[in-house]
Amino acid sequence: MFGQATKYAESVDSVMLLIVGISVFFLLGVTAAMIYFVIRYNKKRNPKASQIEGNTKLEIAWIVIPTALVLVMFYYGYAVFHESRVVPKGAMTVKVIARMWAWEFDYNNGKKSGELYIPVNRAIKLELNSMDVNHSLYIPAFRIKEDVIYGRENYMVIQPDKIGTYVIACAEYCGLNHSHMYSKLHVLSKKDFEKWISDN
Ligand SMILES: [Cu+2]
Repeated sequence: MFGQATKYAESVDSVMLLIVGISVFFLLGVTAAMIYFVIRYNKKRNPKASQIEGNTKLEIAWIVIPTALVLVMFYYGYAVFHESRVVPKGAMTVKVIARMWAWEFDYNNGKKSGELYIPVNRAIKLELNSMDVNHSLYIPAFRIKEDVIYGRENYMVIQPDKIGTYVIACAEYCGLNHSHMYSKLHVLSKKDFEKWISDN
């Protein structure tokens, strides 16, 4: 239920892997260098410390390499984030109403539902509204989460490319029954969705 359900989820996981990969590489490198220095330059092996002068090449390297790595991580992170903030033309709009402690989905045709039904392969814009406190709409399998703020309309774009049922959770502590504030996302075929939406 939390597997990668969309191409977007795959991109998010790739960015995560890239950042974790770079971090692990440096964690291991720094730890190994530290252990080596502790052994190689302990008092027994190196009784008299010597003065080390500056090394311009080394200093340039430890400024340029980390800066480049941080920029690479920022670039991929931002590129994927940006994708989730652009509403594609022809996106279907569903109004989301959050309240303590349930979700409601309003389809602009009089139809309302406690669970979210959407057609596959179509961009969906979710307009996020809160009736009371701050909530957060979280769809783990889509790797997407957005705050639902009282008094302000926020939005979220989802692009389902696999039929299935996924978990929706509230990811912002919103009171006593916050931990029960779950719902479901049903991604249906175009035909099944049309049947569902016209069925009142
Ligand atoms: Cu909530």
